[in-house]
Amino acid sequence: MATAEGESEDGPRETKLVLYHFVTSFYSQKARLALIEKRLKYEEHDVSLPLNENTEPWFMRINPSGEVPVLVHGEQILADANSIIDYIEETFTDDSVPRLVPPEDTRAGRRVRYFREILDNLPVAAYTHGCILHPQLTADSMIPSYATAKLKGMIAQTEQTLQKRASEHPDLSEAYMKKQKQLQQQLQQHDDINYMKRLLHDLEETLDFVEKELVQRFKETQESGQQMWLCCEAFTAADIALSTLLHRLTFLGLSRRYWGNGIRPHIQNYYTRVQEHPSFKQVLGNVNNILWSAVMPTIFRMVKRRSPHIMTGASVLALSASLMYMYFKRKWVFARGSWLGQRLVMNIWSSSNV
Ligand SMILES: N[C@@H](CCC(=O)N[C@@H](CS)C(=O)NCC(=O)O)C(=O)O
Repeated sequence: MATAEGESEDGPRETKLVLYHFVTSFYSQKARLALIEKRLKYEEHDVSLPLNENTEPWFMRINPSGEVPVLVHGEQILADANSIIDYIEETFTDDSVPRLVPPEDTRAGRRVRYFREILDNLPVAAYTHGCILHPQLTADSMIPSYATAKLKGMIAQTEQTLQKRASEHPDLSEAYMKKQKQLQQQLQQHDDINYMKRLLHDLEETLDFVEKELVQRFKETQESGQQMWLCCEAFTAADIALSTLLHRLTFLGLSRRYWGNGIRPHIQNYYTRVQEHPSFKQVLGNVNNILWSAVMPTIFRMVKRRSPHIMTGASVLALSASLMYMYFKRKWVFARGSWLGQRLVMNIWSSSNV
C-alpha cells in the first residue's frame, strides 16, 4: 500500500494527505473515489455544507471559493476534484499504485481523456438544483415535494450568512461577495425550467456516446474474456466521472429517463456492476444510504454547537443509543416516504449545494 503518512523530509510522497470534504457532495465523492482507488492513506475532515461550515473563515482561507473538496498535501492546496485526481496521479507513481489516467500515447489514455472531457464538464449542480426546483422533471426522486420552497429558503439563509460573515471578516469580504453573487446567478438559472429541460435533453446525447462506447467494450470483453470498464480493463478517472454521475442521476430520480427497460442497456449493466466495485461501495454505497451518511454527522454537529454540555457523559450515551437504534431501523426511519425521512432528507439535502 502506498502511504502518505506523517510529515517527513523524504519528499512529497511521505507528506500527509488531508482531504476536506462533505459526504453527499458530488465532487467530494469523486475525490474520495480517486484516493481510495489509488490506495492512498489520507486524513478526512468533514466540512458540513448544511451547517455552512464551508463558508466559515478558516475554510475560506484554505479555499476562497468555499467549496469542497480540497486536498492539502504539504504546501500544495488542490481545490477542485479533477486537479486532485491529476495531482495524486502525478505524485504517486509507484507500480503498486493503480493508474487512473493511462499514458496519453495509448488507446486507453486517449479514451480516458476524451470521456473525462465530456463527463467532467457536465453541469451536475444544475441537474441537482433543477430537479429539486422542478420535481416534475424527475421520475422517482428521493427528494420530497416540499423541497422546492425549502431549497429557496436555504439559499436565502446562506446568502444572509455570507453577508454577515463578509462584514465580520473584511479580509474575506471579496470572496464572500463573489460567492453570494454566484449563488444568486445559479438560482436564477436553475429556476428557469426551459433551461433545465435543455440541459436534460443535451444529456441524452452524452449518454448515447457513453452507451456506444460501452457496446465496444462489451464486444472486446467477449473477444478477450477480460472484463472492461468504460475505457479499458482498468477502473480509470473516466469511470470515476461516469459512476458518480450515474449515481447522482439515480438519486435525483432521473435514471428511468436515461436507462433501464430496454433504454441504454449497457449503461444499466455498467451501473449494476459498478455498485459492486469496492471503492464505489465504500464511498457511495447504496443510493438509499446517501442521506443516512449525511444525517448522522450533521445531527451530532448541530447538537454539539447548540449546547456543548449535552455532548458530555450520560447524554452522549443516550444520544448514541437512540442514533444506533435509528441506524438499525433506518429502513423505515429514513424510508423515502416516511415523515422523519422526508424532513431529514430535506434539511440535509436542500442546504447542501451539490
Ligand atoms: N470545481 C469544483 C466544484 C466543487 C463544488 O461545486 N463543490 C460543491 C459541493 S459538490 C460545494 O462545495 N458547494 C458549496 C457551495 O458552493 O457553497 C470541483 O470540481 O471540485
